[in-house]
Amino acid sequence: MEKDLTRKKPLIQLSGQEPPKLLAVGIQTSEVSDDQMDASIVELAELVKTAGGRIVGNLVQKRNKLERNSYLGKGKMTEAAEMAARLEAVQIIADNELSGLQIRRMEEGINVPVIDRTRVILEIFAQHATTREGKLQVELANLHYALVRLTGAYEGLSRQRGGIGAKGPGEMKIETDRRVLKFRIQKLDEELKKMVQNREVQRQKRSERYAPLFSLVGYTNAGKSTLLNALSGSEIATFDGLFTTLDPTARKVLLPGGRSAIVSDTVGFIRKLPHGLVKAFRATLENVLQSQVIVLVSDVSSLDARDRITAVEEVLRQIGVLEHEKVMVFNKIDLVPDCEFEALKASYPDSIFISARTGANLPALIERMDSIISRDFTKVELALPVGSPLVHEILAMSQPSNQTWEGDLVKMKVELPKKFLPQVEPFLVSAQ
Ligand SMILES: Nc1nc2c(ncn2[C@@H]2O[C@H](COP(=O)(O)OP(=O)(O)OP(=O)(O)O)[C@@H](O)[C@H]2O)c(=O)[nH]1
Ligand SMILES: [Mg+2]
Repeated sequence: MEKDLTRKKPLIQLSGQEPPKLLAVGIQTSEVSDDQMDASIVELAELVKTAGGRIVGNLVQKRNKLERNSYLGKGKMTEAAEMAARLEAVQIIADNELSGLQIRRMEEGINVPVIDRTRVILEIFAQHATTREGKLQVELANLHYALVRLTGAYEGLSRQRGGIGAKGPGEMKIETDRRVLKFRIQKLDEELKKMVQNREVQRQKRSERYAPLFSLVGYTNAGKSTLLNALSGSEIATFDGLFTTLDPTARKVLLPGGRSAIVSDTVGFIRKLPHGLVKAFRATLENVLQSQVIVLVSDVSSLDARDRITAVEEVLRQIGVLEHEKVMVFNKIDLVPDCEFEALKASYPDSIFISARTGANLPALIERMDSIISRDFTKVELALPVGSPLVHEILAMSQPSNQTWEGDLVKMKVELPKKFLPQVEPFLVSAQ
């Protein structure tokens, strides 16, 4: 039977009715402010809650930098052990991604199972993945995570070297496991690539190929799915928790001038987003790569909105779209009084403040989207044969301002994407 190399450590253990108790530990390095540290720990508690556990206490150590060998210093380790015992914590969770060695050292020092931030994020993704593509991506992310932790996990073994120049049993074991993991990663990569290509082909109904594409991106829980629902009248699942949406969903949105656009929802981002996860979700983020405009959605009621924007921009940079045209949207204005977001308005002068839930100021966003895409459209007058498949395609992209039937011809005045013009060239009566 194939061994599952990605499941070595227990995750948050769900047992009985009560959520399991966890003790959070974190390192505050010199460049992290107290507020930023607090925000990170509060977020870690949210992550744990979403995954089904409960943080019962936290312990933060100030250090100049993250130490490679031992996450917590000796003194803090003792303190953590006492605290865990007192609070009856069954697991320790670290606020950073840990190496195999760091986890092992901490488990030896505290005698309580240790997991890290990345592991919980991966667990939530695993719980929320519904489609085959989503599940494969989560598996891929888990494999990346396991791959870099092989060394630490077998460190004890690798010290028992064989004869001079011979490989010890640990090293051989690591090599075999590494090969197995790499092989599986390659297989999954290929399978995911094929899925994206298939999706492309399916998406290639022409109206979708020519329609302008907007991508909603932003921090998890910012309200991206709620916004897409409000714009398109659809019913994508939304939830007050982290990483509700994993699969890309695209919807057509009709804009007031008769033009339409495709708007896609994406997986939410978070600070310290594991690199392996970004890599694994590259396929899903393809939509973002292809979109003309990125709508960066932020939660105006979050206390650290700016830091969150920075975290989102970091991911956008990693996938190479930071320079794409952007619309900054601050959502949830129904939750805070106007005076509280004056400063954000000043820092992000072209931003739009809305409430996806109440619909407040949504017209301003729609207008902005419409004005952006108006550049790519042009007014034409067409005379098409009745029953031509082109008529259907055109109507899927734009509402004609005028449409008449003369004999076996449909005459219409309509705004079409400029890219689509070659398709209707033979039927053009006039163009602007
Ligand atoms: N008060 C208020 N709540 C909102 C608004 N927009 C969204 N929410 C709530 O915020 C929570 C998160 O909304 P989602 O739309 O699921 O957020 P998301 O950005 O898609 O989150 P992920 O898919 O997890 O990344 C839900 O409980 C929504 O009802 C808003 O304008 N005002
Ligand atoms: Mg969502």
